[in-house]
Amino acid sequence: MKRSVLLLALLVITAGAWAQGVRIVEYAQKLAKSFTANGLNIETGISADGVQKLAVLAKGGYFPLAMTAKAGVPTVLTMYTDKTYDCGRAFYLPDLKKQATLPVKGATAFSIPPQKKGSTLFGTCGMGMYTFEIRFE
Ligand SMILES: [Cu+2]
Repeated sequence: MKRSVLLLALLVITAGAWAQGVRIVEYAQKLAKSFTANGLNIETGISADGVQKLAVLAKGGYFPLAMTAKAGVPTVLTMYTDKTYDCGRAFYLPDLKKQATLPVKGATAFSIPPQKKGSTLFGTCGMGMYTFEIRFE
């Protein structure tokens, strides 16, 4: 009896986490659409000059929450904001000792030197409530 209750509780928690994950992905997709519709040009991928471009959308959090990137290449991380009024505008890259107040709307670029394979770079708001991570592989 106890065991089945435990299993049920686990199932509910797992389903809850899954549903939350789906909601986060949907929210991030909605953000990307509206940011683009409002004239922001969200760039990702490796450009012709070999610079890796990463994009994070800041509004009600940082999206995506986690991403993987290529190690060993110069990288530019651009933080996109659009009608962003929350504390995500107080932005920090603690590992690189960089910080900036992001504009309400705009694209703010940060140069990231080539990172070691297997390393992780964290971004956070000033209070530490919004975070994201980039894993270099
Ligand atoms: Cu915050």
